[in-house]
Amino acid sequence: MKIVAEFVTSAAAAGDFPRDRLAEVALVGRSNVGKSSLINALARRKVARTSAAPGKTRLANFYRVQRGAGPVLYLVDLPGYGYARGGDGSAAEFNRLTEAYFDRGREGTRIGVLLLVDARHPGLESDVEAWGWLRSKPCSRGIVGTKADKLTRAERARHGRELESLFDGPVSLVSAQTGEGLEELWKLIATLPNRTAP
Ligand SMILES: Nc1nc2c(ncn2[C@@H]2O[C@H](COP(=O)(O)OP(=O)(O)OP(=O)(O)O)[C@@H](O)[C@H]2O)c(=O)[nH]1
Ligand SMILES: [Mg+2]
Repeated sequence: MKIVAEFVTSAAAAGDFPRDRLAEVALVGRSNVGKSSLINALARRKVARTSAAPGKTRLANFYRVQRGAGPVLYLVDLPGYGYARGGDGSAAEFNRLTEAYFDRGREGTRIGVLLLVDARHPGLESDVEAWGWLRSKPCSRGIVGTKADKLTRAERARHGRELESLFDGPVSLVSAQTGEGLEELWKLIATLPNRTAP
């Protein structure tokens, strides 16, 4: 299936967000969880900058994407949380820009959010806090477990179950490295902004 993906803009403040009311799917998660890598894997080319050093993405980066005859939408790469002085961090450290993104209440813009969690480490406090915070926002939500290529088959089953129980719903396990789970994730992305917030 043909995939079109292009970088549109980097936003440093709410005033920089696009105003064309395309549906959006935002990627939220700890620094280094693999947000930018996942965008590149979905796009099948390097549109987003990635790094082994956490804290790479400090702006909200908007990418316009379309898969096959699916909807045109923005994937939004938001700054990671939990990078202050090492440690597990806390959702209280949510970047101000991320807060502005979800609070901006741009009328008529449909937003879905994917919380990315490292599939190797289910139940990190900062992820659970982030989920609690996101649940108070008026958008539809999904959970993605990243770096699935690093799991053994047994861990895959066990961590998958743990994640689904922690976040009380289905979890998509994906790997930006092997491409595992990306077809299913594209399907979720195409429908997420149209769902009513649960
Ligand atoms: N094995 C494996 N490594 C991955 C995967 N996805 C990302 N990584 C690695 O994880 C590191 C961080 O990836 P990024 O995509 O830059 O993470 P990020 O969430 O955008 O990080 P920030 O921009 O700092 O918030 C890089 O070294 C990636 O190569 C994956 O699916 N499998
Ligand atoms: Mg990044």
